[in-house]
Amino acid sequence: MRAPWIGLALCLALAWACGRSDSGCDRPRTATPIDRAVAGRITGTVTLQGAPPPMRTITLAGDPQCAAGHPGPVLSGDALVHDGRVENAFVYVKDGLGDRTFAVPDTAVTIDQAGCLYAPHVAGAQACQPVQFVNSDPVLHNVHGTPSQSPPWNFGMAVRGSQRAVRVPHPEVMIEVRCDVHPWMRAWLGIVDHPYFAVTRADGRFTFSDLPPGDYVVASWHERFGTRESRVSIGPREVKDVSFTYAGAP
Ligand SMILES: [Cu+2]
Repeated sequence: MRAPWIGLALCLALAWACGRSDSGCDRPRTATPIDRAVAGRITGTVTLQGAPPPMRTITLAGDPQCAAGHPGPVLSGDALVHDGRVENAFVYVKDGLGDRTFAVPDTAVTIDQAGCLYAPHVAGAQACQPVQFVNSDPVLHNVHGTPSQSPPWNFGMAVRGSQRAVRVPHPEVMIEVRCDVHPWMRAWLGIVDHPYFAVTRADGRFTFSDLPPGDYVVASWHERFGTRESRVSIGPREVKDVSFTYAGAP
């Protein structure tokens, strides 16, 4: 028996207690007004120079119900690059917003468990925004998030169609989420305390709109390619391109 099973068993018995991660999300926040008449925008692309590294093939043979959802080989999905454009980079404003505060969206960010994989593999949310985990599989998963700045969570989801939300109170880039039943299942969750973040899709593009004029540090995180930062100054109504280029993939 691996050690995670012990934690899983405990959490199935004490599911509610283990799932509590939202302390710190009940205090009222007053959002700082943004003057949209002078706000600017940052756009950009995340690219990789050279050939993308190979991705690991996941062996699902040990769990027929997981394998049934996949007619072909399943890749780890941790180095998705399309004509040089990087998918699943988490791009965000790392510094420059000062002491502004922002409204927390009520709309949940959804992470599905489908075919014994997380979808999406990388997600972002604001601190205290609901992150809704869904189980679309007819098998037991547990959702084990291990932040270092916020309380961890660990709960089982045994029923197909079940949903459960967590709220992460403190910013952290990135938080690893795993399933202890299926060791290949891994998702990454980026938490920031403002709305200027994005996860790149197949075109590698991102846009931050309604950004107050100012001096910013914009950062990109990718689980295989690492982190990059770029400084940019935004004047009133200015639109600037900030692009990130990875090279020498491991
Ligand atoms: Cu699982």
